Amino acid sequence: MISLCTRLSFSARNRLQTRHGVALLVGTRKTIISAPTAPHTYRSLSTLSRCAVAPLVSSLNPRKGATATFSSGASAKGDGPASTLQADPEAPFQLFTGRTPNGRKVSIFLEELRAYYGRPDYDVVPIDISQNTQKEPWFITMNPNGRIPVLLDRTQNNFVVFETAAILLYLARTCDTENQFWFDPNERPLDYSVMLQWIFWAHGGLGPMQGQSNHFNSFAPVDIPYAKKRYLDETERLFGVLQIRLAERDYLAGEGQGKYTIADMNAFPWIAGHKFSGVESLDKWPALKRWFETISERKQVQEGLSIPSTL
Ligand SMILES: N[C@@H](CCC(=O)N[C@@H](CS)C(=O)NCC(=O)O)C(=O)O
Repeated sequence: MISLCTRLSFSARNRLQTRHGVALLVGTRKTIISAPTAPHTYRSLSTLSRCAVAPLVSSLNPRKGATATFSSGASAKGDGPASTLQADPEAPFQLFTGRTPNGRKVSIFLEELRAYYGRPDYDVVPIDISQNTQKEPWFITMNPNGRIPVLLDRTQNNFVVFETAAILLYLARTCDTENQFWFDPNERPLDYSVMLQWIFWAHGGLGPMQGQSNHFNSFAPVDIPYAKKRYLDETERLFGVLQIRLAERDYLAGEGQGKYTIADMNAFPWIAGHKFSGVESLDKWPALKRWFETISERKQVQEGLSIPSTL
């Protein structure tokens, strides 16, 4: 795998300007690609995902204050220069995400993996869900559910993974080869089961309920006090479940005090958004608060929370 510096110079060498080009911001370790804006782009991306070619980008080092451009490149028939225009065809993953709890689960795990293993490299394509970009045809081609995040694995012929729990498990199996952040089902089947139980619990309960609380308290076009109270109460009840689990241990899964795993990363971004959901403080749940503060201090978590930086 090539280093970041190599990646940036590779990108710069392949800089392109087309009539569909738009400004691009580039992170210091990851290439940030502007979301597609033109119908031409959507068609092309849709074609690209079928043809196992990723969106196209070129970049310059932002520390030099430069901006760069990207192009949809290929034609709708897929006969364009797509495969030659990718900024970083060697980055194994491409993450389509926004700054939301579900998106952040994946960027946190990717940052944890990078900090421990020095890999994987990945590109970020910011998706502005307020503009319904995730409902555009090119996105639906990847994820019929029209929601972020989506992970593209270039090493597997652009294999698409959607649903955060599935993405975390996919990354664990493919990248966490020393089992630092998960339990291997063959080696530790019971720990693996406990880890899955907490992932499924958050995936089916915490996320959806807190998401509804967010909706009715911040976004609903009409004020529905019953719905606001119902989902806020349920969010607080679920915080209470975490309090029970964490009262005698540090992390959700694993023997003894537990081990920091993708079960924690899966729940953490929701807890990080507690104020937005109408929960003013975590004081009522001291063990949950301790867990939250411990994980918040991790540099990789802070990095993951700030991705994508351009929305
Ligand atoms: N169950 C899905 C939920 C994904 C989800 O709801 N994503 C939100 C952002 S946190 C989204 O894309 N919202 C935009 C929409 O609903 O159109 C997962 O875990 O990936």
